[in-house]
Amino acid sequence: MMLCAIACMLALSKTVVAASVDPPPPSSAYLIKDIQIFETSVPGGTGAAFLTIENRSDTNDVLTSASSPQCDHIEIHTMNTDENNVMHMRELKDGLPLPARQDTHLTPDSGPHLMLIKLHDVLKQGEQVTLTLNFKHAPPQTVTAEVSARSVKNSH
Ligand SMILES: [Cu+2]
Repeated sequence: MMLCAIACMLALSKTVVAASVDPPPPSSAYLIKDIQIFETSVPGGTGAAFLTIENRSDTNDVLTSASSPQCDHIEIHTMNTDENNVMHMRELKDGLPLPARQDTHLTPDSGPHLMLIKLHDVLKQGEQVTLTLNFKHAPPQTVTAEVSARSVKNSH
């Protein structure tokens, strides 16, 4: 009788734990679009990638990191302008929040962007760049985008 009670409690607690962990949102619930990567001129220098992440899931997710075979590593940056009109970039060590059912924009105007650190070569217009995005909840996604001519707005 006692053994059964313990076994039942164990079984019950397992069920509770399983029920409290939501399944990860599927990759198909995330749309990576409007990718913009601008050409660079210095080998070993930095590049910037801009894109929109449409999170169509019901999960508040986080872009935790990104990588590309074309650079040493990628940092998730945010940018703001101080009272003296000087631009500052800061790494988002905890990642970029991707609220459920929302588009998160990484554009030259909006602040957040991906910084490609130590490019293996210069990025030439028309070249394909591969980016892998890692999320806190959803599986990673790999996208490719074509490098475009330098934008006047891009100060990187
Ligand atoms: Cu940056």
